[in-house]
Amino acid sequence: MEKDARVEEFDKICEVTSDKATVDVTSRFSGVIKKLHYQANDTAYVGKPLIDIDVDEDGESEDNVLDAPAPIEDSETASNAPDGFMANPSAKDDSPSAADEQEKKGSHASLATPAVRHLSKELKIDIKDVDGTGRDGRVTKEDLYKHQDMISSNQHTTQTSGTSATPRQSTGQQVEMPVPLTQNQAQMFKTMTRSLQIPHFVYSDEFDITPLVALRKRINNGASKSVTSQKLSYMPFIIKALSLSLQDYPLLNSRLDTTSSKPTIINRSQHNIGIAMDTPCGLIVPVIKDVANLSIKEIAAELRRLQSATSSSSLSPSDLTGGTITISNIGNIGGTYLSPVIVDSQVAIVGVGRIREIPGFDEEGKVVRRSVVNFSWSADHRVVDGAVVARCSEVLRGFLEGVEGMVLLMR
Ligand code: CAO
Repeated sequence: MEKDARVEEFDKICEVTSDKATVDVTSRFSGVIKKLHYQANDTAYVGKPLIDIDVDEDGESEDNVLDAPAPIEDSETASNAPDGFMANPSAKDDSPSAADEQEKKGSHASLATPAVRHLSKELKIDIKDVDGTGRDGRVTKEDLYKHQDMISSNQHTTQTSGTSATPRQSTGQQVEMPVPLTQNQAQMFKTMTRSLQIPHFVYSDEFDITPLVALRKRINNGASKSVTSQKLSYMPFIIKALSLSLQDYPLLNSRLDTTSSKPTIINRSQHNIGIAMDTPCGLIVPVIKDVANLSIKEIAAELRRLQSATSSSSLSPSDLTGGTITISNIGNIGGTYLSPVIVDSQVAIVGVGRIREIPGFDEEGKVVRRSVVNFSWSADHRVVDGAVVARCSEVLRGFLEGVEGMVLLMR
């Protein structure tokens, strides 16, 4: 190193040789060397200046002095090796030094090792702002990381609490208004409260109804106009398919009589399928009676009648009673999965989610458009095994994924 040479932080300044080892001394400042206190091979004295550096930091010029390190042979006992020097770690001395004592009076910045100072620059932290927890209050890397965490959490708090330091003032008092239940809600309250007694087994599966979507499209485009001129929704197919599935699983069409001390399952001959309807008055569940003896066209006509009677409030008591199982199709509104609630005169309910278009594979492995829909079952687990639900759901899948199977079973 020569006078007026530029030196950067961490640059090697000189080598210090002792009987035991040789260590590199690096600069802890960037700047211009103003004075060399020793020439090569001179003996340097511990705690005495090595060089003066004119530090050009933040536009301000300031002289800094690098002191000589403690002699390496004395490293175990040396009391005056300043930490401002980078030395061979194996020979570095951590014990307090005279220079330390002197620097203790200064800022934490001057107490930090070059590595810590370097890190503080990387983290853009002014080391003078950091409380040092190291020896003699010196700032350690951990102190920097903690300080950084503190800054981030303060920023987060400021962001989440908004720009205003004062809490948002309430504009007035909370006002609670009692509103009596509508007739419909009062009925729902009673029915659903009774439903709480029923342990629900919930089961859901996805069906690929691409062929049914295509069939319905053909029918609605006039392919069967000699049979029907009415537009069909998916519901008549779903209602019929459920009825066909119940023929194999009559338990799901039964009810559980708990009025006597011995609970009894009551099997029922007719499939009276309740259809959950969303109406301006709320949920109403009219019933399509004896579905097993109705064609899809007849089911569609009955569904239309019930929908129209619901709109004109002309449903008869008989339209609203006698259901043996319920379908709740929420898909015309949205949703994929349901967890439908059983009423106490039934042991099962089927929920239908929204039909979705997804990519699938054909038999040759090519990507094709598929229409899928989720069916979600709830069954009374006191009397219905999950396996029964799963098997019945598989039969239902067969009818809806291969609609021709339904045709074969039509009477
Ligand atoms: N996925 C995608 N589209 C569906 C669908 C589904 N699962 N179900 C019906 N749709 C479509 C119909 O195909 C029809 O579209 P197009 O005119 O293009 O054919 C449109 O939605 C409207 O159908 P719709 O409601 O007139 O007739 P629907 O026979 O399909 O459904 C009913 C009848 C009563 C089930 C339905 O109107 C309804 O009220 N659903 C809500 C039920 C409900 O609230 N369940 C929750 C009960 S628990 O609180």
